[in-house]
Amino acid sequence: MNAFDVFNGDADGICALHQLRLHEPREAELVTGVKRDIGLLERLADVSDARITVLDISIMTNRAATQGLLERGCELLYFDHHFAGEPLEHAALEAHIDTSADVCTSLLVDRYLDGAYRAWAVTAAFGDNLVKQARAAAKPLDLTAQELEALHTLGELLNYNSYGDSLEDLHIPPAELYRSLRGYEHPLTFLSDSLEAENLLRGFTADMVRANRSKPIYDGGAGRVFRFPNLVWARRVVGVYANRLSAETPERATALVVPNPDGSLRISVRAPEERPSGADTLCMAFPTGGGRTAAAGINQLPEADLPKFLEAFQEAFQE
Ligand SMILES: [Mn+2]
Repeated sequence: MNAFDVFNGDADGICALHQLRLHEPREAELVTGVKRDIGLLERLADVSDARITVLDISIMTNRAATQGLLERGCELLYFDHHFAGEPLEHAALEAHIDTSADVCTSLLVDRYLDGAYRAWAVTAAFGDNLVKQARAAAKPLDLTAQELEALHTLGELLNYNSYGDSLEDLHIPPAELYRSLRGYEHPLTFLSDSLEAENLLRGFTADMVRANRSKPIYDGGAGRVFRFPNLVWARRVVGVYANRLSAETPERATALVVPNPDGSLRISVRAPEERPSGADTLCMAFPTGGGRTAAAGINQLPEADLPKFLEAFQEAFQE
């Protein structure tokens, strides 16, 4: 039977797959992309009778493709924490879907594997900005404060690498990044020994220096909204920077606006960390929006709709 490993190209998707394959090695065709590339199952329109593992992409977004694969005799193992819509039932679909704000896909896989590769789940939780949950999950590992901080750094770096308009914007294509960490049982070794981690750290540091020069276009009771220029570094650093901004003002929401190469706007939204909900509802009110309750985004907002977004942002998060 052919096998496909389908995963979001961010820290969570990569670490979820790494845990599963450390547990059960399997040669599979890798299907992934930039973080925003979430309709990954559409690429398997010609596939039948295959074993398919799907990680960290919404089953709602991929609903029709999932149904098609099931009808064509495929077996699916599906883990995800994004908005899921109506549950999908099929004898050949094993779905572990939990959309609570305090889990990520790698934590769901960790649960499934009884914590066997916990350090990778911790790394992913940091990458998905679930800092509290990452620290809680790390408890039994007895890491030093410095080691825990290193996992935080690595999670952020893996997540950082997934942001961009296309693979050309990224330092390392996610499939290649995943392959590069396959040889490492522990994330701390990957961070200290791999060339990939070194390259990501260098790129990240340079991008953050540029990002730190930006000022908010809205700063009020609901939160802060920043706008980046139409440049590659901005598209790469946007997600991690939104998390950093959000951590600075946990009582308020955060949004970061970055132009796409086609002139439309991509927006990342973070609900207030102290009340982590409402981000998905706000974003889904716009045609290309989606995400999780705590962190969501809009892929292509027409520039002319920015005032409408700012209004909706204030309405959503004004206390
Ligand atoms: Mn995730």
